[in-house]
Amino acid sequence: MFNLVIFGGPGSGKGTQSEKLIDRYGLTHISTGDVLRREISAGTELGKIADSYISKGNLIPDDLMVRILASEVDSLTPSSKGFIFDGFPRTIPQAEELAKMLEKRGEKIHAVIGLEVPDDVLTERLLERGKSSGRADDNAETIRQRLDVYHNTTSPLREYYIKDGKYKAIHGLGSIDEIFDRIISHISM
Ligand code: B4P
Repeated sequence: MFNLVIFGGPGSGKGTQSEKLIDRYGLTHISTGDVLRREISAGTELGKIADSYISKGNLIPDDLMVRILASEVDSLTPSSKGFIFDGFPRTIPQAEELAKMLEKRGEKIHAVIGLEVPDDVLTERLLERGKSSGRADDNAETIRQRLDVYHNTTSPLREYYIKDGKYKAIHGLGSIDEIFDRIISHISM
């Protein structure tokens, strides 16, 4: 299997670039944001819990998020050539659990694609998406909180994966295709 993490601030293009990577490499996409939004739309108990965090711009607690991820990996592994983990991990404990989870299955992360985009551009993109997305977290106040959470809790993962030798820094400004070309220049599979 070939396993990638796609990493970056809110609105950095993780979901957008994941779609193109799936088309190119046939990998299986696991977007924790999408999984949570599906639960919210279906009105499940998990969805109600997820909504109470997402609508305020906060992260879902690690233990819950790790259980959700493990169940996605288990259900998708038999048919998969490899995974794109989009939006997971978002904390150091999540990264440690992901490494353990993959190791148990004889697998590992091959590369972490870090989409590097300044906060003002992230804010613009999310406000623009908010005009049509209907997402409870694409408004100015929640975006500010998401950026704070990103800088305080998620961005230390950059150093974590640099030390691990897996981090590939990608300049995240430009057209979607230009950014995709930068990403694939780092992938050999
Ligand atoms: P996510 O769903 O992961 O969403 P995201 O950070 O908003 O977006 P992404 O980077 O995928 O942006 P996109 O490509 O859509 O998370 C949502 C919430 O779920 C989190 O805040 C958290 O509460 C919760 N959650 C998820 N995972 C969790 C975890 N592991 N632990 C705890 N909580 C978790 O791009 C954004 C916009 O920019 C789009 O409109 C796109 O068209 C545009 N865009 C993209 N690339 C562009 C480019 N090059 N130029 C111009 N526009 C571009």
